[in-house]
Amino acid sequence: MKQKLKAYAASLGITETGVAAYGGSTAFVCLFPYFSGKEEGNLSVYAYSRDYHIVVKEKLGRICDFLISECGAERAEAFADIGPAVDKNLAYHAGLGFYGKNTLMINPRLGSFFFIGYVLTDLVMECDKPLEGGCLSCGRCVRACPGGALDGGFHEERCASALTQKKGELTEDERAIIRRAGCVFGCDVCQLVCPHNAAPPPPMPEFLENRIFDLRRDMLDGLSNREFREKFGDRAFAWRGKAVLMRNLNILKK
Ligand code: B12
Ligand code: SF4
Ligand code: SF4
Repeated sequence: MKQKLKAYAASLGITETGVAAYGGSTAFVCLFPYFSGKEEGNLSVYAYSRDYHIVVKEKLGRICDFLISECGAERAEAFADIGPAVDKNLAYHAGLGFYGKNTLMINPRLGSFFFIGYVLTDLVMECDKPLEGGCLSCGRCVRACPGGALDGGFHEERCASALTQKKGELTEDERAIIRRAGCVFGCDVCQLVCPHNAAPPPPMPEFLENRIFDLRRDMLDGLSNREFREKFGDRAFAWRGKAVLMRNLNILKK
């Protein structure tokens, strides 16, 4: 049954899949590569295309249907980012990668530019085993991080990705970290420098569609919150709202 499910996922373009146990259920874990090239602009690569939560959920929805109609499962529920499990931990246990010093999950074939999604089901399948080994430990991510966030563990309060999503006033130190990272939403630095990402595979085709690389003030100016939601509601960068993006644009301008 596991091979049948993996073959179906592969037919949807999802080649990296694995199985782990999760809280009395079986987790079918899938990786979704998204690297479509680093372009000029102030958005990080994971925010270029339509919100990955939507794309991943659509694909996993088809796996849920297949589990129920073709595999005899009674229950199948899809999760992308927002779910009961710690995604990286689940992917690790499903044999899909190892932890990098940049804290991200690295897959031997995909590198780290992928999203993790999973389906929880009652269908019992043999679990995969965690991969042996780890990242190359070259330390490039630690040295390149614009906030020093990877020095001796992970310090979220110094991570530009976290700061671009933090609401309210930021300190001058926090603003300087965002300026060094150069993005109004997210940060790519610790992945771009990583040798495991030297030759990322093509992304899922959905991540090549309708991309925005650069968010400009004139794209947001004058929009009510409702208009902002209508225009950008299907974008990952929109989830913290317009005010946070405007603040970040101001920070990068200085
Ligand atoms: C909160 C969060 C953030 C926060 C904090 C990130 C962090 N490093 O802790 C912020 C906003 C900073 C962030 C940023 C980013 N994020 Co984020 N984030 C999450 C989220 C929603 C929860 C993670 C979390 O805090 N879990 C709770 C803690 C306790 O778990 P944890 O950090 O994974 O550690 C646990 C285990 O993994 C395990 N563990 C940790 N290390 C090791 C090592 C070994 C050897 C072992 C055995 C176990 C182990 O033990 C820990 C305790 O249980 C997940 C999605 C999810 N629901 O899981 C995405 C997620 C981790 N993010 C993701 C992405 C893409 C990013 C960004 C790249 C986006 C961007 N371009 O800006 C950056 C990368 C920053 C970075 N260097 O980590 C992806 C990562 C994909 C991947 N390849 O790993 C995820 C999985 C979302 C998804 N579903 O695809 N993120
Ligand atoms: S996402 Fe950017 S700021 Fe955060 S740890 Fe990686 S390099 Fe550092
Ligand atoms: S840059 Fe080097 S140390 Fe950092 S995650 Fe990649 S291989 Fe590991």
